[in-house]
Amino acid sequence: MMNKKIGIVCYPTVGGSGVVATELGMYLAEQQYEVHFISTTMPFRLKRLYPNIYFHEVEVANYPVFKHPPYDLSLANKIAEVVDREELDIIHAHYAIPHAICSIFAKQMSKRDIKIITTLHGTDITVLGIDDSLQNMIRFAIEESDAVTAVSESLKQQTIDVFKTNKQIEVIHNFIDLTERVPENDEGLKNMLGIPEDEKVLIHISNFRKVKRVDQVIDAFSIVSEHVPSKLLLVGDGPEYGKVRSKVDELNLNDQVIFLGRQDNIQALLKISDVKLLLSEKESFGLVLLEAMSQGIPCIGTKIGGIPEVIEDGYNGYLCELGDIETIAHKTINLLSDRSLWHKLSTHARQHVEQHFQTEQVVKQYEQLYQQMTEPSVGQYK
Ligand code: GMT
Repeated sequence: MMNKKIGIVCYPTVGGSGVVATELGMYLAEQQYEVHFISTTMPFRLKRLYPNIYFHEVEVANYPVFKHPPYDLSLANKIAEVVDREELDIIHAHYAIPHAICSIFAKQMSKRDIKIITTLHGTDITVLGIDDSLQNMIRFAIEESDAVTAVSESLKQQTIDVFKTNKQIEVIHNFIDLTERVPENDEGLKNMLGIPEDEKVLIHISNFRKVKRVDQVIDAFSIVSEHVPSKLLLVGDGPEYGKVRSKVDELNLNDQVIFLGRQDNIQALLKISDVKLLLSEKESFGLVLLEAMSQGIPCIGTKIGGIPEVIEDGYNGYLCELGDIETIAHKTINLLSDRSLWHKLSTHARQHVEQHFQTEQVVKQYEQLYQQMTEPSVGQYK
């Protein structure tokens, strides 16, 4: 029998929230939910064909009178249309702005009494939330949602602090599918990238926004490379890309830093890596940490946001203060120079993901929430 009908509103582009929303939709479809993605383009990780997953494209009206075509209005209109036509039970909005706001608007337009669950991913709170002009709107999105979740305890606390809201917020961590087939260790790839077999590989993956502090990844690597023969793989693209390239030039690291741009197959790149660096100044969770740890790659991250909810210092990686480049470099050198230490952390990294962040165990929490929202007798959401 088909389960509930869920509409998922998300950014489909490369980014953790899009990955989480897409993986959630695929898993729900496997549990016999009917899943309707409402977005501008097909979610990028939706690679398989599911008979109970539908995609509804938001087309943005582009009339000459609009200097800025109103994407948000088109989205709200599309959500309302899909809710009524497909008889949805729930809209799961990823991001308060604009997705929760548009869902609330759509609920008012639609004929059905749908429930709205909003998942906060970080940028909506830690970046947009501190902008006075958006604060009221984000607070409204949070308070008018039927249920709100945050991807870490840290993000939940920040949301309460910034918005002074009494809204109940449930923490549901991000997750990863460990059943996905992972490529065998591709020795040829190291060779193809010009990395000698005996050299260590550091990796950083992000959207190169300022908050990711890729500059500090370069600073740390510049020290590491003086002590350990190594290369740094930089995966991703974004606003800071040009500055990062110039910095690599200035430090004469061109032969050791490999810019790969956006890549689909990051698992293969992780497989040839020895350590992952995530030195962000804002990070509500850090989904890339799970991707690395699932491959047994120890991670070194900053003691920021939700990162300490994923990395346990000294157990499956290391936590360092933001900007403490010396310590970051020192810990990395230590880890790369001590084989048995590396093996211990690598094993713990994989085990940690298996124990706490597998799709099945985490998505159950979303399913419970859906049930509580639509069947008030089951839980507290009325
Ligand atoms: O990190 C980004 O810039 C992208 C952003 C997104 O929309 O995917 O990431 C946020 O959501 C991810 C999924 O929940 C989290 O893993 C990231 O930590 C979070 N980014 C920030 O908080 C900066």
